[in-house]
Amino acid sequence: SIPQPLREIWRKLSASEFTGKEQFQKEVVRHVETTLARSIYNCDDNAAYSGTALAIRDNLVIKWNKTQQHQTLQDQKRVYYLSLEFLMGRTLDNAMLNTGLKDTAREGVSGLGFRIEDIIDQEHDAALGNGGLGRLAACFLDSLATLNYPAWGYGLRYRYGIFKQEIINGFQAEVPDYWLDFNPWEFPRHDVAIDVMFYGTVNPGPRDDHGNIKKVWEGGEIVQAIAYDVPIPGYGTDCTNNLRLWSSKPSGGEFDFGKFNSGDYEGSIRDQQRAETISAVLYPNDNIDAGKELRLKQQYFWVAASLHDIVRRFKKSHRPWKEFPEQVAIQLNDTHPTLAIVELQRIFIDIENLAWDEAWSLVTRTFGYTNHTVLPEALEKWSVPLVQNLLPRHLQIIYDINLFFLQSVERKFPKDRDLLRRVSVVEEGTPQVLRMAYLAIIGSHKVNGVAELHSDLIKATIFKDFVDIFGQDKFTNVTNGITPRRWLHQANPKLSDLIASKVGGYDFLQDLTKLSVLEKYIDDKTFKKEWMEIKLAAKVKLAKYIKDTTQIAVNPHSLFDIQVKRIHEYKRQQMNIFGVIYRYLRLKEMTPEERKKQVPRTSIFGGKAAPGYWMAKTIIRLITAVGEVVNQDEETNCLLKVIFIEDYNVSKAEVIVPASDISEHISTAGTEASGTSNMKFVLNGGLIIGTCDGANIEITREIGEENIFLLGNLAEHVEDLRHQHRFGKDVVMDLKLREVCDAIEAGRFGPEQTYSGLMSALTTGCDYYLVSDDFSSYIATQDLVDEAYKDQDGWATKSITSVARMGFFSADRAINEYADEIWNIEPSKIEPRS
Ligand code: GPQ
Repeated sequence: SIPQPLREIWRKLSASEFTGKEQFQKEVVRHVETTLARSIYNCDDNAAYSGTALAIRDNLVIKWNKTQQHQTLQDQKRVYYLSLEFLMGRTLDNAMLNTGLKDTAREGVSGLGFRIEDIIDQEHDAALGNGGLGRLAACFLDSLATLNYPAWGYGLRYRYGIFKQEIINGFQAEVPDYWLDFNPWEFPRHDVAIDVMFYGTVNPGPRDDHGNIKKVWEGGEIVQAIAYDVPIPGYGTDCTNNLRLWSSKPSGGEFDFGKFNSGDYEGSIRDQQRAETISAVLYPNDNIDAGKELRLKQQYFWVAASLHDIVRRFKKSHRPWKEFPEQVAIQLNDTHPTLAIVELQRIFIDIENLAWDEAWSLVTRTFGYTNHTVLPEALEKWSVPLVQNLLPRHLQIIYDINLFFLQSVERKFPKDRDLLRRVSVVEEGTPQVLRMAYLAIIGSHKVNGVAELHSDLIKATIFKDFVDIFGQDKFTNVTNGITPRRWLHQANPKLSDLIASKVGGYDFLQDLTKLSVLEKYIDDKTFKKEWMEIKLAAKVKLAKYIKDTTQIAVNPHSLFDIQVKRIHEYKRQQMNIFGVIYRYLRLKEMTPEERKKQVPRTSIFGGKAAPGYWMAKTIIRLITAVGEVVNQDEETNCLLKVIFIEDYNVSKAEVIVPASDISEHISTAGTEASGTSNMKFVLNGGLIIGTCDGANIEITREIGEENIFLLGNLAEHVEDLRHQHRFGKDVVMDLKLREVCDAIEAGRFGPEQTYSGLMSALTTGCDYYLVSDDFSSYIATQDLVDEAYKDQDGWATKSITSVARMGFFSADRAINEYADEIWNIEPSKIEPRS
């Protein structure tokens, strides 16, 4: 509807991307001088970062606009990825690499008197996530754009991301992470403002087209959702997708003028803060359900705004409702967005006047649900009274969904009352609770786990009844993956370059199976030497970081043994540190002659504990306490050092991951759904010590048993072992573990009361995570690691062979599986502008 002449003028004036070093420099200087109002005289690294980010951002935005216009014009099916967490990390380096501007920028800033590394280092991580689940969402966004899929992410714009961890006197302390001081990567869309209602009542209204009395939800409190958009560039493509994050504010302006004018200034500010609280802070829990009302508010706020946005976009195309699932796929990242199912049904029946059955058919064909855990304490359950109060209309709809579902179960399995009780969304008790995973299954057309073992386990255990009811085909597996752009090319550029020189360029970054060519060079002496030199350089870099931050010197020629991930009993950092203590006790007993034969080792830990998770915090304390003793012991400290890296996050992972010789993935079998850092470490030439759990199993299948150090009991034996601990008589503790416990209880690592919780979990607590069952296998396997490390040539062979066989674990492969088997979407290439 815009007149042709006007179009011509706009087309002529339209912004274009800069190319080459000079144009880049001009843009940087222009931004420093005009956007930042600074000059050569006060342009420090931070201002140079800002100028660089703004210049790179300009090119990104041009691609982004083009992509969004293209996708709107094509009007194809899109996928919407709903996740409460997007653990993006830093953006600048990734944006430069994905758009092919890194070399230009490096030369450009160097000409302006800066080093690109220093500039990159200025950026604050976007830490809107806890751990694996949030990072997976970030990797998936990178792959979706790289593969040219029309896709949007929807999440919350937390003012405070995951807390910053400080270690004070050996204990974790939490400090707020206010990260929005300067964030050039987000674009506020004040025109995209959506009202979201809470509380209120449901009243009878007029009759609808079907003759039924309508239910009207009204009189509640209204909060506004404001969209903030973040461009997501693909690698080697113009496709730049959108991540939309919602921020909450009071509806109808900054504060209530009525209250203000009547003298209640403080009250008006309180209301404002109440609204803003919704998107204020990320819940710092990983694999645990805390059941707080504010969290439920976050979930509904985010889901309601996102669904409103999606439905509004669909309506613009003037298609009939029956085409909704042909245009829209929505993926639920765990059960956090399950209310989206209920909200869409509500929009269809209450607002758009569709009949229940037609609406429900559209809803179930739209949603897919990904499960990320079998841990019972992590499965979300919302108290019925809480939902009744906050979302009264939604509770009615949930009851109806549940009733119709149970009626269908009754038809299929008549009179099996226990089955009805087991699969009901409503769990009896005081109070009654809603089982969100069941609601997610009932409202989706596909349910997937995130690694083969995990997907098999959910079918055999927590969702078994649902497999009987819906059939096998509804349940599937999509093994997780990681983006090789960030986790190889960006984190380890030297290794990426070496690989490129052998496999024929950088195409492997878009087709990771091309790594297999590396196997040809397994006997190439110079290649192997270069390979190991790159590993050493990464270790030197990490050693420098450790020295700079902890003042502790570690030997880069020692074996770097790394476990970085959230601290959790099921991940068993306690087993690792017990193993370190055992090693220390052995070293202390040895003669100087014997010690000379030992492989020096540096044990490196990192990870946050949920602030209320006492046991996890005790594990951190034990690690730091062991470090304090071991690192100062002149007799042994050339053979063993223990480091706890404070505030583990994505940008630190980019330094840590390339530097491992061995990394630890030693969860109790059957508890770690997949794990993704296992993939990152192996892709960077590190070997793994791990249990037969999650993706470790598939990694073993791909790289070969000879290239991984497996240990411990199998998932199928876990139940029996737990039974044995609880009811078996005279279970004697493994002798090696006994020795370790004795040392702790003797106070060798500080007051033994500090660790009493940890110790009693092993004994009176029935050792739920089976540390005592796996400990001797763990120690024996660590001995094999030492032996293998003595043969550096053999070690290099394992390292190179493993990397060559890691193609399967690209997030691109995972995304293509989702696209084909769950979303039914097609890629659509954005043509470069003529
Ligand atoms: N995961 Cl339920 C989380 O990071 N947080 C959670 O709350 C839940 C799962 C992880 C899971 O523990 C890992 O095994 C997976 O690799 C990861 O999700 C991504 O699927």
